[in-house]
Amino acid sequence: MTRIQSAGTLEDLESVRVETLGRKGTLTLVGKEMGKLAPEERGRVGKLLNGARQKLEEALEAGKKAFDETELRARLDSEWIDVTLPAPGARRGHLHPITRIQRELEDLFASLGFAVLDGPEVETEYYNFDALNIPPEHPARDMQDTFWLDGGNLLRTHTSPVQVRGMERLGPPLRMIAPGRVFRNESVDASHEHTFYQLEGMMVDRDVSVAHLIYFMQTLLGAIFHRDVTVRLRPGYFPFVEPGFELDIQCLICGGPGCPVCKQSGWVELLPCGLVNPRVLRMSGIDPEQWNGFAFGLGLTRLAMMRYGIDDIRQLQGGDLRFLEQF
Ligand code: FA5
Repeated sequence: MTRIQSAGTLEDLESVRVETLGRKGTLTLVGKEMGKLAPEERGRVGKLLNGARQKLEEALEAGKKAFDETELRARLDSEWIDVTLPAPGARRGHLHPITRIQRELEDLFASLGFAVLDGPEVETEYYNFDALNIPPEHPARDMQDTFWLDGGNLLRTHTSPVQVRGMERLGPPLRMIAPGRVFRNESVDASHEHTFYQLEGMMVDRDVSVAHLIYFMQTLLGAIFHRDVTVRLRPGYFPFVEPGFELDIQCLICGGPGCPVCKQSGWVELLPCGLVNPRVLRMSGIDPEQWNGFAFGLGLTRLAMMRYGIDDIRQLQGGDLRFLEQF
């Protein structure tokens, strides 16, 4: 009994049980000797033996229970959970910088009465080229190296086919923008990707002029940069506009002296634009005698580079979270 009371571990208890009640335990062995006793002694000794066995079993059981309770208490102390504590919380994501700028521009143009249109990334030759006054064999087709698909379709090289779809669907007068992903089979460098984003804009109405075009482009740049940025407008050639312009922004990566993003020129091509060529209006069923318009094709990915000071376009779609988490 003393050994049971002073047992320090469950193993100590178990050895007391084996030594007394086990197959070769003292009480078991005494029990086996019972046959040697005189018959009148057997009853008395048997009773004593059973009493001792019962007491031992009860003491061992009580000892085991005490150990179980101590162990349970220790576990409750070490493993408790405070359900009132705030949860660690899931890691929050955020919008990609290009998506953020795209949404800001969608809100801006929607507030100016422009519809936001979507178009297919797999386009027909007609919408990507012919309907924009770029017939087969026209040298302008080489301006945009094209991923051709089996069956004659292609991955759109610009968002301008959505202009044509917009004119067909909405008819004049119309104001629309079309943000989206475009693809070009060209070599990649600090400012050129094979897959990038543009945002097309178009307005067709009566007496639309270059002044309207410049107003909307200034509004667009003001909304993105919230400060004056230096731009230059120069003549540019696109078969679907006449006259056509290139709007360049002074490189915000180097501030002007030249770097790999602006190809050491100090300027980044950002926003080609012009007045819609009457042939394009006519092909989409709009009478150019009555209506005219402007169109622009903003380089959305390059705009994101300028706004956030990103000096290599490849980082934007590289999928590296350490880079994206900075925005
Ligand atoms: C066009 O794609 C014309 N559709 C734009 C247009 C629309 C002109 C309406 C007139 C009227 P361009 O090929 O220059 O034009 O591309 C437009 C803009 O997309 C460029 O100014 C540039 O900012 C961006 N861009 C062009 N190529 C790449 C490229 N490989 N990687 C990233 N951005 C590019």
